[in-house]
Amino acid sequence: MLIKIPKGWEIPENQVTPESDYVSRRKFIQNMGLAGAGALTLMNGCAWAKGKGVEEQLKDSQAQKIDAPHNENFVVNAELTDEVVAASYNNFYEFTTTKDRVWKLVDKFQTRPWEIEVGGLVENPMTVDLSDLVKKMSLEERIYRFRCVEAWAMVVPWIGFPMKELVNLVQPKSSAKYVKMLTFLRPNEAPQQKQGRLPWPYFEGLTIEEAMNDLTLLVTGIYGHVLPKQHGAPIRLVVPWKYGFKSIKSIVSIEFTSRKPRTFWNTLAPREYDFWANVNPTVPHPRWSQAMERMIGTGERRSTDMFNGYQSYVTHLYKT
Ligand SMILES: Nc1nc2c(c(=O)[nH]1)N[C@H]1C(S)=C(S)[C@@H](COP(=O)(O)O)O[C@H]1N2
Ligand SMILES: [Mo]
Repeated sequence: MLIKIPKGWEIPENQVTPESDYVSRRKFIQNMGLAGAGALTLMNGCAWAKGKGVEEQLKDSQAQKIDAPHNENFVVNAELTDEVVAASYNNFYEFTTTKDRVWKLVDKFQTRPWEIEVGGLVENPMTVDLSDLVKKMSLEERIYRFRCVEAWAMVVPWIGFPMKELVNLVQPKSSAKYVKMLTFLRPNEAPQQKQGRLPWPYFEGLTIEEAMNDLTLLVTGIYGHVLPKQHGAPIRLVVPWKYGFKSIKSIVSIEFTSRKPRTFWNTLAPREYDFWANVNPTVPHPRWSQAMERMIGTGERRSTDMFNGYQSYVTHLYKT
């Protein structure tokens, strides 16, 4: 009989939490022992060390309003998730695997200036600062459902521009079939990137048809203002018909390719996280059902919708 010993990354996202929390807590205590007073002084620079809550941490991004028209074509028949709840329950493994601590660890992360490279199989490759790129795009606000593979969900107002606009700007060659996206790599700003266990930087991919779908947004804001760092500032993807891990945060590069790109979670656990990752209540994750979801904040349980409710926009993409 074969006995399978799971590797660290085969632990589901939601069960990773206590283990990694334990590891980081132990390291923290060791550091305190070594560095003592020095560590305490450093900590005093952080908002949370002074006992400030996420409301306080959010003030900086809330002050940077974005004036973008609301697009009424995307109606969600549900309550908006509370902004503070959404900003204090995040998956951003570059910082920590503990969802309610991400906002406490993003202080050092520098999101400005932010260069983004768009290249590969395109006629007009470019490397631009995000502030210049955004001037060329038309920002709008859209309320979308968002569904994590771990079965929690939220409804939030994103601000961004259709990825289609960017694709048209760079003009893919006919050989381009996919887009591959990368997150930043800065171990000095993102503590988990110092750990060799995961294949940083985070990487994701879409087909060109998916990238050009009406729903696909490159997002720079939420709740009327710039993205707080914990949501993937200064620019992230949002593909609302797919599980949350496809919506890659803090993007530095978008490359057009002829071959299907590998993806972060698919590389780690191919039988659990596939390239497509389309929300589907009838296909359980190998270790849990996807039939239901839990709304963060209210705890309301509801049934999962096929393609997260976006069937009319995307079903045609997957007809064989
Ligand atoms: N770079 C990067 N992008 C990422 C992740 C991550 O760990 N790193 N987590 C993904 C997962 S699993 C989810 S559910 C969403 C969470 O987005 P939110 O924190 O804004 O709700 O971000 C996705 N994008
Ligand atoms: Mo997720």
